[in-house]
Amino acid sequence: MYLIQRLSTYSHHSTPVVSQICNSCIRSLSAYAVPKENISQLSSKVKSYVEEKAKICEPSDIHICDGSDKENNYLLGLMQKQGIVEPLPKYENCWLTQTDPADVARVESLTFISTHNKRDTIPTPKDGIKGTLGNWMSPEDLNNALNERLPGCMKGRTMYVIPFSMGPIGSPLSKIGIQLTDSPYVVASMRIMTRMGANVLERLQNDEFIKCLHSVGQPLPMKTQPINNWPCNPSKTIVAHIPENNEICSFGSGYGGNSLLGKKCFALRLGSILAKREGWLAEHMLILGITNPEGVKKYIVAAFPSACGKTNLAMMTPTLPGYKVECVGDDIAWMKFDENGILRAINPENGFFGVAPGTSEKTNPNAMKTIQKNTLFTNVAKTADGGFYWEGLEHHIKGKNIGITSWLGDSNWTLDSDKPSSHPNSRFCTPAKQCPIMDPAWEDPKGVPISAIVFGGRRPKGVPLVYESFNWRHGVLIGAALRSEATAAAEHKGKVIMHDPFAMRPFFGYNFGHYLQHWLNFEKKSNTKLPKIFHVNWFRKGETSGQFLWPGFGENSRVLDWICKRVDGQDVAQETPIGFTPKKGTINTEGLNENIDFEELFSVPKDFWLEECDRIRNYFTEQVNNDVPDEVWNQLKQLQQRLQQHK
Ligand code: OXD
Ligand code: MN
Repeated sequence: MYLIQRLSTYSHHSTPVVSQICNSCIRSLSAYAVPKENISQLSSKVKSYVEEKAKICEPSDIHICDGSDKENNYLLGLMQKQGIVEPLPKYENCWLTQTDPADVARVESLTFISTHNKRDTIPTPKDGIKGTLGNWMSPEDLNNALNERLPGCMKGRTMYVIPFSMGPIGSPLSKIGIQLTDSPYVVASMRIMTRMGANVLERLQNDEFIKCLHSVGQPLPMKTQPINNWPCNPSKTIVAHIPENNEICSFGSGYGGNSLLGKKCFALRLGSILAKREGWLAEHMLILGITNPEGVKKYIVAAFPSACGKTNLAMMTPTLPGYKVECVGDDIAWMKFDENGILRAINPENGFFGVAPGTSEKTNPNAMKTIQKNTLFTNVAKTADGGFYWEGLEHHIKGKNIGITSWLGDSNWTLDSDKPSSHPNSRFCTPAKQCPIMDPAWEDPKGVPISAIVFGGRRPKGVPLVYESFNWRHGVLIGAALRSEATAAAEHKGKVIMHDPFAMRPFFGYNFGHYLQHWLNFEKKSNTKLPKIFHVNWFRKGETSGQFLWPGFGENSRVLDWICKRVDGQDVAQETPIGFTPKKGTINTEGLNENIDFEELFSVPKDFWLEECDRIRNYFTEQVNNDVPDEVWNQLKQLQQRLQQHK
C-alpha cells in the first residue's frame, strides 16, 4: 500500500503505475508496450523485498524487468537520449559508454562483509600488520553507513527489479537473485552477464533468493551535472555483503563488479559462503574443455590472478595439431561433487565482462569474433568510422587515416599521444553464446566433469612451466601460496610479486583460514574422486637472456596436453621437491617452431624455492596467523624439508 502512495507522490504519472514508462516516453522512443505487471503479481517474498527497499529508497517508478528484446531496445534508446550510451554503427547493436573517470574499477577498500563475529569474515593478522584478506564491518556500523546513504537515494529515478539466475535456469547448481537498481546501464549489462527476466520469476515461485540492492547514489535533481552523464557518488561508495541475510547492498558506483552484483559479489563472495554452508566450491576459475586428436575430451578449471590472460586461455586456439579447446566460462566456476563422486562445474555467468586493452586477433581471435554484435563497451576509444579502439589494436589503424577519440574525449588522439586511448580497465560486456568456441555442454544443468584444477601466476623467476602436486593437500598449499607479478601501484617503482591465494584475495566471502579447511575437508569425504592439482607459469624469463622462455598463447595447449596425460596416469612425470614436472621429451613439441630451453624452463632452483618457503611462511604468519590449518603448516614444512634434502 505504502508503495503505491509513494509512487503517486513522486511519479510524474497522473495515476500510480508500477512501470517505468510514461506515454510521452513511449512516443519519443519506440513502440515499447508498457509492461502490464504489477508488483502484486510478484511472489510475496519478492514483493515484500521490493516494497521494503522502495520505501527506503523512494524511487519515482518501479519497472519489473522481463528481459525481452523490446525492453532492452527501449532501455538503450532511453540511455542514448540521456547521453549514457552511443551506438557503434560499425557493428550490429554495439554501444559505447564513458563513465565518470572517478568510477572505473572495483573498489576493494570500500568493499565489506558484515557479520556479528569478525573472525567469521577475516583472519586476525599478526600485531601491527594490516590485513589484506578482506574488510569486515560490524552490523551496527553497516546499519549506520546504509542509513546515512539509502533513504531517498533513488528519488526521481526508476527502480528496476531484475530477476536473474546465476547458472542455467533450473540447474540444481544454479541460484536466483533479485537485483534492485536505479541504473539502466546495469540492467542492460545484467541482461548480458546473467539469465535475466520473466522466466526467472516463474522459476522462483515463492522460494528464497539472494537480495541485491544497488544505487548510483545520486537522487534527482542532482546539484551539478554528472560527468559524462554518469551519475555516481565516489566519496560515499560502499559495497556491502550481509551473509546472514543473503543480502548485498551497493551504493555510489555504477561500474563493473561494484554494480553488476551477480558477478563478484554474489557468485564469488556470497557464493563462497553458500558453498561452505552447502558443501561445494565457488571459485575464481575459468572452465575449458580440451579434446585430443583421438577425440578424448577432458575439462579443466584454472585460477589465475588478474593480468595473467585468463580469458585468453579460456578461448584458446591450440597450436598442437588435431587438438580442440572449447570454452565453458572465463571467470567463475561453481563446482560440486555429484552422487558418483565426480566434481562437476557450471559457469554461473551468461556473458564475458572482459578487459578490452590487449585483446586482439593475435591474443584472442575468438573474443574478437564474439564482440562484433550485441556488446556494451565501456571506457574504450572510438574510431571516426564508428568502431572501437584500444591498446593492442594498433594494426587496425596503422597507415590509415582514421580519427580516434580517446575514452577521455580527446578527439585528436594519435599513436603518439602520451596517454592511452582507453582506460586500462576498460571492458567489453558480451553474450557468451556468441563465442564461436562455446562448449556444447556449457549450459548443461548437470555441469561438466572436472579432471584437473590448475593454479597459475605470472612468475618471471624460479617457477617451472608446469608441475603437479603430490596429492590434494599439497595442491591446497599450492593454491594458498599463489603469487603473481602485478604492476605496482603508481607510487612504487617496477613490478612486485603479490600474494593472491587461490586468485581469490579480493573475493573471499569468509575467513581465508576457514576456506583452506573447507578445501582440505574434501579429502576426508568418502566417494569423492578428487581431481589432480597443477601449477602453471607461462611467464618465466631466462636468467641471462631476460626473455620469456615459453611462447605462451596457443602453445599452452602443449601444457594442457601434458596435464591430460597425467590425469590418465601416464608415466610422463619425474619427482622434484616441489612436485612432479614433465620427464624430458614428454611435452609434445610437434609443429613448435621455436627453440625452447626446456632445461631452464623446468629447473627448480633450490635457493629460490627455500626463499619462496620463507615468504609463504611469513605471509601465512602475518596475514592468517592462528587460522592457518595445521595441515597447511605441515605441507609447507614438508616442502621445505624436501628442498633441504635435495642436492
Ligand atoms: C574481473 C576481476 O574483473 O577479476 O574479472 O577483477
Ligand atoms: Mn575475475
